[in-house]
Amino acid sequence: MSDSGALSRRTCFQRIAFLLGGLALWRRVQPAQAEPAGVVETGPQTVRVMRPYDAETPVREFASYLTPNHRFFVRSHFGPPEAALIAEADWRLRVGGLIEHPLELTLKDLKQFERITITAVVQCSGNGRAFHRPKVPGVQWERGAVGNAQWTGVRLRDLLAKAGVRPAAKHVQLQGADRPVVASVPLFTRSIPLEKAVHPDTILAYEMNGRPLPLLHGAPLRVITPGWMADSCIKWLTDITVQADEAKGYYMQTAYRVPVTAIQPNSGLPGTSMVPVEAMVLKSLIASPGNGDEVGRGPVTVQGVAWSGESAITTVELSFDEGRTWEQARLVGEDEPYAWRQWQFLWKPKAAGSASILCRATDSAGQVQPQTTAWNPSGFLWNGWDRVTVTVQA
Ligand SMILES: Nc1nc2c(c(=O)[nH]1)N[C@H]1C(S)=C(S)[C@@H](COP(=O)(O)O)O[C@H]1N2
Ligand SMILES: [Mo]
Repeated sequence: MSDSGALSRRTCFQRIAFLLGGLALWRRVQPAQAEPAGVVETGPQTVRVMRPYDAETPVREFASYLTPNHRFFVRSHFGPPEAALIAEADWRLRVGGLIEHPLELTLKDLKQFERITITAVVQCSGNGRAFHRPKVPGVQWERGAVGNAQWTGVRLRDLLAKAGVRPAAKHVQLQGADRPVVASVPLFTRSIPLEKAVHPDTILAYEMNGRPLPLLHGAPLRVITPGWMADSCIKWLTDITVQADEAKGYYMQTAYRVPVTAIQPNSGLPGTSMVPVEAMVLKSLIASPGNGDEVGRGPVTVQGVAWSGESAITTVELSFDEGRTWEQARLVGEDEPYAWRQWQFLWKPKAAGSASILCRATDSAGQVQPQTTAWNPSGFLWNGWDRVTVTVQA
């Protein structure tokens, strides 16, 4: 064997070693729960908790109408289920309880029902928790635990009609395949009132923005309750139980509740006057410019989004003087019932230096977005005016 052959063989080994090292490094930088092969879309997110993976979307993403799947905020209590529990060959959706005909459906069976696409905002009840004063424990979400996506699937109502709901039914319990690491921790078992379950816009989604539902967002099937907070949007769905009562257990009877009337911070739980979080509240966000950006003196395009659970956005206003006066932004783009509405404003800064932009929305129910949100023990439903502080160049 010639020297050159030995050399090239060594080079070859070095190359293989280099590639293996690269592969090891690549695997290390993947998020804890990467997407299944074929739909790998990892991208920068603001990670709040690593295990289970909780991350929010950088607010500049909200300059676009639809939030891309790989940037869409991620939240779950225990992380995705073991792969075997949701592998397409074995996964089944069971419908039981107060019904005439129990169902057990494969994904293929499910896709026989009418295909529906709805654009809807999905938002964590804790979005904005970090802004409540006094501070509230829990994931310190700021502005990005929300997104707007196109969800495709079937109506929950169509499945329930096939199963035949009995008269005593009042609630629909929803259970995913995800399990706590420690068996003593309760399952994430939730229920929604029958009325919401049979609403024609409540769907079981298997696609998100035209792609198969990503693992982190609930593959193969999740609930979408348009207009309602995301704690009803059960991911990795496997069991639907029609019943007379609300779901039992921690995540329905204790967590995800807010006081009916305002309470004093840290005054203890008012007990009976806590109700489940359901509809989203009126809210708006400034997507651009971003906090800390430098902007020129020429007209600056200020843009963002606004949404309100079950009402339409009628006005978005901006203030450049700490809320003394307000100027109206222009509503632009798509206008769909449960989606957010985009808005724009052409701003001509009057002076160089630091400037704050405030934003608030009004909806068709006549509500105006408040300056701050009433304190509540879990820090839910934050919808105070949004604020961005920029530096105007001289
Ligand atoms: N099975 C299951 N579904 C779940 C959860 C969970 O822990 N388990 N978390 C809920 C909460 S609190 C939120 S905010 C949304 C987040 O959805 P996303 O990760 O697709 O943004 O999923 C909801 N659905
Ligand atoms: Mo959430």
